[in-house]
Amino acid sequence: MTDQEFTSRNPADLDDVVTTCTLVGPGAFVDACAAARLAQREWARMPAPMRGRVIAQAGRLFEANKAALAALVTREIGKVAAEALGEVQEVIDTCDFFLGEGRRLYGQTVPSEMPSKQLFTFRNPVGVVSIITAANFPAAVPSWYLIPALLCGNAVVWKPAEHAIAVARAMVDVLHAAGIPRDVLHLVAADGATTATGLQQALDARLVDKVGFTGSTAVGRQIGELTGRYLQSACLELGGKNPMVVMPDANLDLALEGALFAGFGTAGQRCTSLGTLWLHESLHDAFLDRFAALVAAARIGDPRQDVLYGPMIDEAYLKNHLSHLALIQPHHRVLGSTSTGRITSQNPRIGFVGDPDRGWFAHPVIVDGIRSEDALYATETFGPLVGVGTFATLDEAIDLANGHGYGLSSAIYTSDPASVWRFRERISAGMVSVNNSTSGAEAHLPFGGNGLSGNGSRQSGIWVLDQFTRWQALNWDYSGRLQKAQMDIVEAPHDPTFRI
Ligand code: UN1
Repeated sequence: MTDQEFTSRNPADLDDVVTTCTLVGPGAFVDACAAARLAQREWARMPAPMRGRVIAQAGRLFEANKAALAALVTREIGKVAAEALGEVQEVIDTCDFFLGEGRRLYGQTVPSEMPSKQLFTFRNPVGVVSIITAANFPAAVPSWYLIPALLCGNAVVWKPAEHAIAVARAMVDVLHAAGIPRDVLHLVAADGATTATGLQQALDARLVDKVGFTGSTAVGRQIGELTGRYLQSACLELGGKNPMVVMPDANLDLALEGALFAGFGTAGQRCTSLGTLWLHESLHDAFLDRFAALVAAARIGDPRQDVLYGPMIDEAYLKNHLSHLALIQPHHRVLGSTSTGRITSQNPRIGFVGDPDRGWFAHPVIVDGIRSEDALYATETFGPLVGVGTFATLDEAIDLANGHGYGLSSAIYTSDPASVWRFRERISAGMVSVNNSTSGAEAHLPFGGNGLSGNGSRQSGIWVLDQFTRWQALNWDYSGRLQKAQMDIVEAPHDPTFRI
């Protein structure tokens, strides 16, 4: 396979070339893993608190470069300025959390069943970690893998989305400047098919010990199958069809604000974006009217301006969104904009901020009348499209919220604690918001999903340590004789026939 050139363009201004890169073949991926393998041992020998100091330096550098990195995020993938700053803040938060973990990485001391013997547990790094990430969170989500993996003493080969290659380079430059050795962190630009081949070859050569993947459920399934053949369990963060349930006792102003941000913030291109808004039948009509009016009035356009959302990340994301418009059926009602599809001067949106012909902009779409048998009920749309449906009871809403098999994020708006607890207990999602957006998880809680959204792995906080370390059990017998477990044990004399 020969190398190919890739051009990363500003999706809000297609004349603006952000950078170019060479997409390498599978051999280069394997070579990076081999170099990482050689470098990892030395890195793991550095005491964890000292690796924590490197992460501390990285955090300071990300903080010092926050505005520049956020501007690059906006320029390369079109995320609005405020969200781009938030995204870089999430990287800083992740560094802040893990710099201290270098001084913990706790193991346990455990009593033995025999005298003069002690038991211990240790966390060992897994080795070489291969990370494959999506374009929609080009800094924050990679940092959830990179920072803890490096802190735990692993070497990393990172394959970012091509559309976010400039941001990826900046991330790696910061981490190298902070003191991560060059061969401990590799960046590989490659397309999906090449990555699959390279990964298989690297797994075959026993050069990769763990894979972390954020992206579609379809590709996650392939990675799960591939790594399973090598007796590995990948860390998979996949799609979502995230429900938001609005109960009759909800604060409706709050729910409206939450639905607008969850559904259309980031142009719906978050794995945590709102999929279907489930409205109690008593409030459906009034709520939908207000929601449609808010969406129709929302400012959309140039992501450097004060807008709700900017462009789609790339043409492929726009095309994917357009393909979902074909799933709208006659029993649905479409609301939210002056038109649907791509926003252009020929297909305008009233109040658009900037020149729509310069980029990949899409009209927001509300599709009312979603039923469980609709394709839109069960399809992750990853764009500015929000479904709306109704329910009569909380149990019915929860069944609808779970029924498609995704289980990433979820939200309920209510003022009744009993509804909150019932929802929390029965919802299949890994993340639950109460009176809050489905998106916007904080960087130190477990992040991940169930069912079609992932294989149960969790990122962030202390929970991700189980992805990037393996437990080692140590027993140390200092009795000076062979004490056989389960056999050479001393039990206290007792009387089993005793009764009061
Ligand atoms: C993603 O879309 O892959 O919870 C991650 C959120 C963000 C992360 C989203 N903190 O919306």
